[in-house]
Amino acid sequence: MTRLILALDVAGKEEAVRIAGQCAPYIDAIKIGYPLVLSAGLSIARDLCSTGLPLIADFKVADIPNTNRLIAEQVFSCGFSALICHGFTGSDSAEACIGSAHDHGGECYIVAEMSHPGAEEFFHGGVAERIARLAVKLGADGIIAPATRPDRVRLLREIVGKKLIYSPGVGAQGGDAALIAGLVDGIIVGRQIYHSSDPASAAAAYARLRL
Ligand code: OMP
Repeated sequence: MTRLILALDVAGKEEAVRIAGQCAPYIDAIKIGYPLVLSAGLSIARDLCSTGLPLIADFKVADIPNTNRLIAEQVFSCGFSALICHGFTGSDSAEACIGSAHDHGGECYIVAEMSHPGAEEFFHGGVAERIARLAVKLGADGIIAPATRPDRVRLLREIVGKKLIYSPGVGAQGGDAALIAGLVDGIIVGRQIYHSSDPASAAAAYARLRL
């Protein structure tokens, strides 16, 4: 089943808790990144634990191994179950995140290729493929690949095999949710849900793609 992951990029605890509560019956996980953590603090993870849903920390961690490990420790001690990190920093840095995630019984996803137009400037030309191979070699739980480029997702799928692919970029960024849901293990949706006047109904509509 393709999972539905809510990218909760709102600013402020109250709004985040309200939208998460409304959408909880229709989603499989909540992804939290800088916009929410910088406005509400890392403790927002504890506030959202009441939804009972897995929480994914999207900090796209991209530092030296020691700093990556320190960041990962904070993330997993706060109740997150997964971390997203970059792979272009190299094996040692990515390994620090993957190792820390697994030490805590959590998961780590490596960004293979980003979804926005500018991503083509650096992720194309073989880089995304190399990062995907690295993710497999290091035992990452999966990769992040762009819903905006289904052909690239198909190609990256050939590299990662059964490893999970989570895919952002549907809706607001132009990706076709139904098409991409057939190719990946999870679609990541933000604005189309949290900017909706009725987030629960918007989430329910995407949830139908999980079948
Ligand atoms: P919407 O465009 O509002 O649906 O949000 C997409 C979410 O996925 C945001 O939280 C982005 O930061 C995130 N994202 C991308 O959009 N593109 C990527 O290449 C990678 C991510 C991510 O790692 O989640």
